[in-house]
Amino acid sequence: LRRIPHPPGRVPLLGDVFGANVSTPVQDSMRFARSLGPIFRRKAFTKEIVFVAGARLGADMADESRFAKHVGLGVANLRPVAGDGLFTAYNHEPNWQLAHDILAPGFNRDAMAGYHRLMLDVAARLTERWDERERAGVAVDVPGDMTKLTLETIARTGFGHDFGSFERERPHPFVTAMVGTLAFAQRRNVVPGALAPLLLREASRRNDADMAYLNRTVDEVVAARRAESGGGELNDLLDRMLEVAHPETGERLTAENIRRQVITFLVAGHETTSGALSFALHYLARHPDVLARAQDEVDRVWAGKDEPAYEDVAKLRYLRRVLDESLRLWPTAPAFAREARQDTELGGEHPMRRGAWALVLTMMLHRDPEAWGPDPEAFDPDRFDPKAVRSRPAHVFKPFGTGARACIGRQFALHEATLVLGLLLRRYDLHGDPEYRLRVAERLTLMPEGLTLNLSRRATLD
Ligand code: MNH
Repeated sequence: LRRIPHPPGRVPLLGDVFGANVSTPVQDSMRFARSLGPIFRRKAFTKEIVFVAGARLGADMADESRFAKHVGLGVANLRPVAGDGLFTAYNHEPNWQLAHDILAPGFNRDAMAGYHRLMLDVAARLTERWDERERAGVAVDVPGDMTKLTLETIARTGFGHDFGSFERERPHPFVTAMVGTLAFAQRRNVVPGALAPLLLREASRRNDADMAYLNRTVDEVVAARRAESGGGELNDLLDRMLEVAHPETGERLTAENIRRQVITFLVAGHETTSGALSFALHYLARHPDVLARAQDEVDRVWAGKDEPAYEDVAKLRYLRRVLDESLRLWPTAPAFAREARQDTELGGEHPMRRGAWALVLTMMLHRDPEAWGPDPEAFDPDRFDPKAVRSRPAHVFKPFGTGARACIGRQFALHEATLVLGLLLRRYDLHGDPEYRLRVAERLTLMPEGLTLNLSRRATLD
């Protein structure tokens, strides 16, 4: 550990807390990565964290035979909300494998094709709203509206529930409570455990109220489904949770675990996708050449279709690269932790004991010139054309994490985001505010702050 650099000016007891910004810990760590290199450590009070920012070391941590997911920091802080739900479960908890096996078929090709219709319906609610804005000549609130869209999408496809997000101006209280618990979990990282009761008393009380609201909401969603006669016909995630037994052991999820899974999917299933869509729209508005090329592709590939069919979405190859490139620069789940399964050496040079862990800074992994070339900060979707991808080392692009605990909703998110971007680009030209400078808000996830766009309907339609 001694060989791993840390910021200068470390103070006994306090550690490296000076110069740290508590509301943007990830962007703060990016700054340190730029001066300290591919691996470094930071200490807040008594807690010391090792950060991995280099592509070579990050790729080494993807070796599943030597490393596994570590449930720590922000993820561990969400345990009071999400318990042993898929995202926050410890590797050894039996409910992880059980829920994984029961729910994974909910993301296979057939299941995804079944969600497509509902995704189109939700997207139509968004374009209705954006048409009104366009006619009124007012800008749209991109992150706000993307959150309405993605919350409705996961709620309707997964749980047959309608939050009515588009029927209200302000965010749904579910979103406010969720953002509250995410921000609280993030703040708990930088406040030492012993001081938490003191420093976070008020915040902690608010967090209890937020958790109670989330629990109440999911209990209502589950109760409504149980009350329906028959059940099991919708074949969505909630039906799987309630009706499906493990194919080998015959085991079922308990009511308490189902509650945890519903919260997990409602939160994990929309917040990060909303950010990904928002960043992509920001970059599209900033890069007229990229926008024109993506619009060209949509016009060509979806020509003559009122609505794209399920198979038409994956055909938008260039638009998918735009999305990948946005997730490269701003992976909306910006870090993941990995622990050693046994004593090992990270990158052949840093000894790690069994159970020792480090935090992979995904966006720095994604900006290492060793893997991405001399200008890694530049937005360039051509980095994801197949030839460029083949010329890069493996395991240097990890917006969805890695290994057995990687994102179960990856295909869902990519299908939804590509579909929606395709529909929006076919319909509108995007005009960003030239004065806008990208500001990124952090609440475990990343979201562009204050991003608005002006729209104009494209002449090719109507
Ligand atoms: Mn998702 C795990 C990123 C969309 C449900 N997700 C992860 C991890 C990352 C991630 C990174 C791994 C975290 C870790 O190692 O600690 N997820 C994303 C991103 C998007 C996303 C960037 C959108 C873009 N995720 C979705 C969607 C759903 C979902 C959509 C559900 C419909 N994610 C999950 C679940 C897990 C997860 C559940 C936990 C999986 C497991 O541990 O088995």
